[in-house]
Amino acid sequence: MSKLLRPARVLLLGPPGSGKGTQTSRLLKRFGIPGISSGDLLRQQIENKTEIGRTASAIIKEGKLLPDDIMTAVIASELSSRSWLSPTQSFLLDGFPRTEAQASLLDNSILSPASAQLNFIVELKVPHEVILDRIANRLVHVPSGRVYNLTYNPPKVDGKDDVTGEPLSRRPDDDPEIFRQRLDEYAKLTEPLVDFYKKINDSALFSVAGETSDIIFPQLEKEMIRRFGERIAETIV
Ligand code: G5P
Ligand code: MG
Repeated sequence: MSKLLRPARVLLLGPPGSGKGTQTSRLLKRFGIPGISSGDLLRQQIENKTEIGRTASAIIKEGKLLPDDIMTAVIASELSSRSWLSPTQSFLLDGFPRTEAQASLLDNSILSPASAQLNFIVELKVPHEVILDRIANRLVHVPSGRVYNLTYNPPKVDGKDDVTGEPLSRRPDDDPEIFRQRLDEYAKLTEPLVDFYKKINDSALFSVAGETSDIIFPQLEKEMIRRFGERIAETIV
């Protein structure tokens, strides 16, 4: 693993199933950039039976988005509990912000001063028919957010997480009907964020297309290095 020379504050935008979680774990492995997934945080709240978890469970099952104020509070508390609000910290956001209101709240009430704003906004573009095929085969490990696919990256042992050996589960919102609703929500509420960022910070935007995460990752990796530089870890001989 090598390190970036300058802090990268990355947002991954992309429809459900486009591989945001997959690219997040690859970027962590490659550059050591830690990430927060809004969906993983909500699934952990559901598992822990918290009040937010109860609200989230009902809304997620319908394939709708949670209210902006609840979601922003969840992310703000996570960022501050991890001490990631310092301008020198690199981090990656998967799944938040995903409405213009969330993006404004993030910029104006969480990430000030200006030096800590998001500086790399990645739009993943994957054809819908490819995505629909992936979702039928997805399994997740809720406590860690690790994600598997029965054909693309199956667990080493059937139905068990590779690291902890704990059971994997299917996401209730991966049902085909609900999934279609999630795709609609993305088109209606989240895709307009690309234009939003184009207006406020065009140079931070990067769109990358591909039918597989293996095609997308090398392009993302190259762009990260171009923008943020790279310090190759010293090898000990
Ligand atoms: P989430 O959890 O943020 P989505 O809908 O944005 O959910 P999702 O479904 O988690 O996104 P992803 O992370 O983009 O998809 O994709 P992934 O999990 O990495 O990959 C999908 C599958 O494909 C996996 O099985 C993976 O192994 C496989 N795969 C990856 N690459 C390839 C490949 O190249 N080939 C093949 N064959 N397979 C591959 O949000 C869930 C809900 O939480 C609420 C909403 O209700 C939302 O619907 N929520 C929010 N509400 C309001 N505001 C927010 N900011 C919210 N954030 C979450
Ligand atoms: Mg995900």
